[in-house]
Amino acid sequence: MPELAAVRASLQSIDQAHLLNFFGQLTPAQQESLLTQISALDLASIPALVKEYVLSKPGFGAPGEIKPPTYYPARGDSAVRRYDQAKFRAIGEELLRAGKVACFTVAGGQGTRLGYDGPKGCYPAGAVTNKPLFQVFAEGVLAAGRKYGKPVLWYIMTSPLNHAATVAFFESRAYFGLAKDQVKFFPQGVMPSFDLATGKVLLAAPGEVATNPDGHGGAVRALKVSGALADMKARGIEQVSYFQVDNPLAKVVDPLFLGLHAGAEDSSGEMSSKFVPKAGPEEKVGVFCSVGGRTEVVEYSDMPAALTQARNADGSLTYMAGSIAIHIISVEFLSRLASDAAFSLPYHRAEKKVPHIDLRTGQAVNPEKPNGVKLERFVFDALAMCGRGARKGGSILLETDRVEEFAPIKNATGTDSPETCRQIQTQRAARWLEAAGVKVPRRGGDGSVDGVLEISPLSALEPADLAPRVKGLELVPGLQVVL
Ligand code: UD2
Repeated sequence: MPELAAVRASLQSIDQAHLLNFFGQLTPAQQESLLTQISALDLASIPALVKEYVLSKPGFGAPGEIKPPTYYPARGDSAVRRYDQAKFRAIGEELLRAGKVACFTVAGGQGTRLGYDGPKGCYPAGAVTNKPLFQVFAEGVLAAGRKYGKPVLWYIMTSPLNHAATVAFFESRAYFGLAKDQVKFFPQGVMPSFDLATGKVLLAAPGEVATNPDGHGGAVRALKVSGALADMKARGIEQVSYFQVDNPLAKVVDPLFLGLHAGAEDSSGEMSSKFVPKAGPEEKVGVFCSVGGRTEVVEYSDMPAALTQARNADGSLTYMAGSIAIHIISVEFLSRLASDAAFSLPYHRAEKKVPHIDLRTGQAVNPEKPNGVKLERFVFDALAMCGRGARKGGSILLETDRVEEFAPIKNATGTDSPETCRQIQTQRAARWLEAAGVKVPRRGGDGSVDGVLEISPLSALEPADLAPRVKGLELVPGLQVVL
């Protein structure tokens, strides 16, 4: 057990001694727990964080000229840029056949906007089946292993708040048919939550420090300290296919994207990204920009309004490349990010309502307006570090189609909700079926699909997989169809 006197002295030296205000009233077990929680924090870093991010607001300071980035268009024969998709696809397929690619899902978020208590990956997502998000991805991982002849490993980052529940969920569903040693879970770290006005670390209870998950950028450190990075190296993984738990349309692996990342001349092979053209200026996604010659994401909340609204002569958005948080990241690059302080990711500040206890009375406080600051790291800040290694080139961007790859579930209703996700899944399935020669019933007028359609990744990872399975299929209007 950490020594009370030593902990108290450390806290006093950083002006956070109030964390022990209720120590005398705690049971011995609670006392031990509190001292352990405090010792787990990086206390030495707190004063600088409070000064830089809590008591002041870092402004948007892009180091260098901002321009729209160059990118690989969704089609290889686009006038924007021509490239040989078959060649790069073959490079990606080779990596998959060699078993050098693992999947990586960030699933540590709190899902507060959705108003769902459990791990978000347990949330129902299948348009017809309501199968949970984790199952959709598990089926993709299983199917990719079958298709390329090597089981695909799947790393899942949880948070201390949902780790046990996530593992229990997989156990209860027999890992959705995956081998147990194919899936590795590890929790991300936490940051203390701060009082907005004073910079004091908040207490969630007399014996509990208020903390929040440290952002998906916390993945870098968590991969290292959990041993997941070492595990990847030991198992011959070279590239990681990264996606968020909230988007059931994410392709768990994409040979074209992998091949471009690993083989394109202008790619450093460190970290590449996919984007969709933004639905409109206000869409809440980070935007890819070229900043001082490097491709980076500027988060929507940091983007100056003049840039968000800027339009080209033809009326299209100048900064249109919306991040869908899908990346390929090399294991080598992750190792460098995790071990070299010069590559450490910055923090971002968010003002939030943080329930806590009053430091004098110990009474619970449920604030009605933001009272706290949460600090998080964002994984896409690593893009700015690309191109400093041995290989020429930098971070590259691949355009993709929203209906093919982006239908996140973030809100209970409205945009990015279960309902919009169901609609987009149906639209995608209809496209794939039509490409395979099946007639899909559509309504007169808006031409929308008359019915609800869901295709399991086990039936098709991409349109071409579907044709042999749906010969002679006839769809009746108004039905719910699962393939
Ligand atoms: C994220 C991106 C946004 C856009 C959008 C696409 C950020 C800051 N913004 O917006 O630019 O690409 O996604 O859907 O990423 N997560 C963790 N640990 C954490 C926090 C989040 O694992 O501490 C995971 C979370 O489980 C989810 C993902 O990261 O899978 C995104 O988190 P979010 O919902 O907070 O991000 P959002 O929707 O604001």
